[in-house]
Amino acid sequence: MVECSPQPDLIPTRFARLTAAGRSAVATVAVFGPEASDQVCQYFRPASGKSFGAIPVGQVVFGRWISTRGTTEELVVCRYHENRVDVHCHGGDAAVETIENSLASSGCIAGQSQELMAYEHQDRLAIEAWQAMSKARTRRGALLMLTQYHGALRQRLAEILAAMQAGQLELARELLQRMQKWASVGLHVTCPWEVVLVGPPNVGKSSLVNMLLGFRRSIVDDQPGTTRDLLTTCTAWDGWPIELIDTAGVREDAEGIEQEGIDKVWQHQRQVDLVVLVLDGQQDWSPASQQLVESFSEPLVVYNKSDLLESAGDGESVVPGDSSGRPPGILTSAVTGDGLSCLIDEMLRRLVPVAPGLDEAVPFTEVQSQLIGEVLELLKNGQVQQAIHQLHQFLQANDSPTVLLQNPRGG
Ligand SMILES: Nc1nc2c(ncn2[C@@H]2O[C@H](COP(=O)(O)OP(=O)(O)O)[C@@H](O)[C@H]2O)c(=O)[nH]1
Ligand SMILES: [Mg+2]
Repeated sequence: MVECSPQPDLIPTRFARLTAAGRSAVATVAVFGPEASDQVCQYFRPASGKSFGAIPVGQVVFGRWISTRGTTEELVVCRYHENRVDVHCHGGDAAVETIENSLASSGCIAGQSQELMAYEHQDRLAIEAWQAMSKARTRRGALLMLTQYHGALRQRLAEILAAMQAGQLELARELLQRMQKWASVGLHVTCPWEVVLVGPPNVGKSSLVNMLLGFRRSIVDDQPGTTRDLLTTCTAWDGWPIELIDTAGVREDAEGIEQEGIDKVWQHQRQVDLVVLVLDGQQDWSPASQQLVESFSEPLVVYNKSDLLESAGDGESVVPGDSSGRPPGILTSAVTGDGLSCLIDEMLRRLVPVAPGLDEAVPFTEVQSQLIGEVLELLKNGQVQQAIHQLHQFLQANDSPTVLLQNPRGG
């Protein structure tokens, strides 16, 4: 990463909201550019009575923001360096807008947080990690992105480049394969894994979804076919974001809206990460069940309503397959909750077979993941020079910020 020395000639000065809208108790607005201090000085009155300009860099100052309309907000301000001041205010939209409107009225330009990072010469991988971090769905995902923001991915790629240049191809391959393994996890930090529950009507799909989520969300009914469409709800297990999709029952004589719901299941199953096929544990194995299992690729089979079985095994939730052709599956009850934790474990085992540690170099965009695949392929084909070239180009292209700071007033 290039050392932080802000571009001195950013005129006019800008401001950017660093915190995600509506998510935090405290919001931060960064003001950056040559007039950052002067701009803040116009509105901010330190509680100590001192002038803001006289307060040294790095000191956190409590005071009031007096807006152009005369309203006041209590907040905290810190001059980060000569050309950057961060304003930390109440996280609600109204408070943030007051700050932003004041700054805009004195000629500051509304910008994006990535412009601030570009201004401070952060490299492109850091900027992308920052963006992914702000969109992460879980704390675990955000921490993983923080590691990439601090340079884990860049450093690892640089190590791989050095290894290839030194002829240590086995080491390079090992490191690349290790990273490739984490790509799926990295890509799901901002976009949950999709798990769809399918199966005949009335087997308990909606009840299972509700039980898994811990609250009622889907319509549960004794009449077959009440889940008319796809109902999606997001949850997180072990810090991984997961979207559960409840579907209409797969029924041959379905019509109208219900059929539309079923059609969507078939269209959808090609894109989802995992299909959970729910069956009624009380029912005998039939050619229809066999056909259902075969119509999905590697479904996770669940035998529900275990509470109604006379012999629910010996308390084991994982049931083996049998000679009738019945595949192994997980025995659950959406009424008692039996087997649900085993079901969650199995879903996670399939989605995230091995989880990266929080200090791992993890690719988190399609472009990064593709690059790793391509470099590995080149190495496999013995095209070492091309592999070196490819990785070198990538690192070079990502060394500088992509966002160009243009002066909207020209010059
Ligand atoms: N005894 C028992 N009843 C269940 C279980 N799961 C669901 N049910 C009942 O089965 C009926 C259908 O459930 P529902 O979730 O709507 O099934 P879906 O059509 O597959 O979504 C409802 O009356 C549920 O209360 C279970 O594990 N045990
Ligand atoms: Mg249902």
